[in-house]
Amino acid sequence: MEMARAELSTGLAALDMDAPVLIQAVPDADEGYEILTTNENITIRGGKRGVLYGAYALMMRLAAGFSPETPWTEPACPLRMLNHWDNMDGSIERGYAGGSFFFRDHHLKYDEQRILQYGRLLASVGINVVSINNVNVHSPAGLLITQTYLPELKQVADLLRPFGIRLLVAVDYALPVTYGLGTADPVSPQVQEWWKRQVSLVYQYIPDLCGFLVKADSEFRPGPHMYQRNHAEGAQPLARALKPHGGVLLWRCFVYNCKQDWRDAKTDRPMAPYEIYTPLEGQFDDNVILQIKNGPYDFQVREPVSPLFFAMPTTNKAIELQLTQEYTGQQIDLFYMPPQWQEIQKTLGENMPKYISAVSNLGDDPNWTGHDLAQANLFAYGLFAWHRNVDPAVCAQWWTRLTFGPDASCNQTIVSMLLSSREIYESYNTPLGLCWMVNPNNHYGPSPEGYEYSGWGTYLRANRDAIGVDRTTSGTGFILQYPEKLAAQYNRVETCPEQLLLFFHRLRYNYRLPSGKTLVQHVYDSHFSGAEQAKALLCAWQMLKGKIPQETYTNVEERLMRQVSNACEWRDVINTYFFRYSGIPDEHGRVIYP
Ligand code: GCV
Repeated sequence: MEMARAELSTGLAALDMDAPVLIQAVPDADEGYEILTTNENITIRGGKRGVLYGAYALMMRLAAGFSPETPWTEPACPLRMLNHWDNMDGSIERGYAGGSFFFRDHHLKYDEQRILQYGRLLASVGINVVSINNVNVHSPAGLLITQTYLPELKQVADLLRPFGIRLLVAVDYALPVTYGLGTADPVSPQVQEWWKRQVSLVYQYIPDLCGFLVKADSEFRPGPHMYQRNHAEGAQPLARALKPHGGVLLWRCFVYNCKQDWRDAKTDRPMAPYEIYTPLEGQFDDNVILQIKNGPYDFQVREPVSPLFFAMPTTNKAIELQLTQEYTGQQIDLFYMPPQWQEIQKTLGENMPKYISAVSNLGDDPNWTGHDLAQANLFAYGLFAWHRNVDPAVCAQWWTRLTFGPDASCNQTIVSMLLSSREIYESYNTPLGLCWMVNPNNHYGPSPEGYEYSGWGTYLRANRDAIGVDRTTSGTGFILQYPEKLAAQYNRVETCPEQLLLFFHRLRYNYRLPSGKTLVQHVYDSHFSGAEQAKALLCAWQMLKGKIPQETYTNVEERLMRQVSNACEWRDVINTYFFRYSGIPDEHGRVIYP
């Protein structure tokens, strides 16, 4: 209550507003709130944390010029998380907005004001849990849950607590080995005892810790498979150590063979999580939450939803989204994500998990996200996690108005840039859900066969006639992991959504799409048009010169210029690649490099 009052009074003063606001506690409520108005005053009624959310909502509504009146609202997801991939040396894995604002020189070293601003930033959009260290727990981050770093970690937890934000820590599965036990085997009584002791110590420092996050047996990280144990067995000692303290265990399902032989055409990487986890249905403790990436591969520009969301009905699940734009333009190219989330929500329907998590796009750049317009993704994520069914256009309008003020024509331009950005990016990037045509390692820019002969399980298998992996019932059978209706739709090339055609099917270059175009012609057209549309984004922005703050203008213009050259590079490389394999020229005679 005090926090809500304090935030309101500083916030309203900063907005130069003087509204008579009453705050009323609603007993037994927690995060829910409502805003009521009379001629005399405005009342925020809410639960323990709800009044704070109500205070931010009120300020946003007033700032955007909307009526404050808000019917009772409660979050759709009780855990609305942000996962940072920050390393303790100050770098960020897949970070595109500078370095970490938590860590430096292998310590928690930060500007306290920035952490407070961060708390406000997150709470204002309803995020209530953060994990601040990388899931790849590089040394010495494993020690964050030990005496060495707990005093430092506690201070961050204390700073964020008033904002209703709880910490989660990414832990190293092999930590008992580092501690001299010689093993991390989950069935070892010494290992189980060790986790119990360690977790008790953590809760002495941070009594409201949300829990642990684990990346196990994934991309060279240690895990239970090292001891021939399955993941339910593997999660047990940590989950049971956390349970008495009310802690949860977020267990990531990003598990696959990253040392596949490219000659092996039977193993199909997207099938791995389903194959590994579904036999374990009913075996996970009730405080374990399986954290599943939205798609079965890895945050590609276009993927179907992971089939694991439809399976394991009695197991807790969280969906993991990626705000940091690893494959979606690295905060250089514009990519507004809510249309993607809306599609995921529509496809999953009631199978949408009740927990949600997203990889952070924040860093220590002064504007937090590198690209100024990428802030819209964090804002929209908060709204999506709270309401689930938010309209991407409404989020974009809200954010634009709050950020740039009331100028209608300026807002219209920015909203339409945001709303078209995903389609534009996709049209000059990898075609038709094919995935993985990026430069290896840094994942920016085109390299159609950059991963073709590697161990990562990400193959296109192009030859002179056709391209793509056949994942239908007569191919790898991946499609069978989906519920019957969806499987049937994906299985037939005629009914498969066009954007996913090459995710599920292997097709000849001269295959005719419903549009009447051949596959290869579609690729050419889409890439020529995508590069043109990227130029149009830049032109649209340039029309706003003088209407928005110079610093923001320059920040975005510089990035849009880089986006244009990136789009041209993608266009030329992908078109050339398809032309060289297929030998089919562009019907319109445009330039393709032979
Ligand atoms: C944190 C992809 C990324 C990795 C990331 C991994 C994961 O492979 O390229 O940087 O590691 O996903 O989500 O664990």
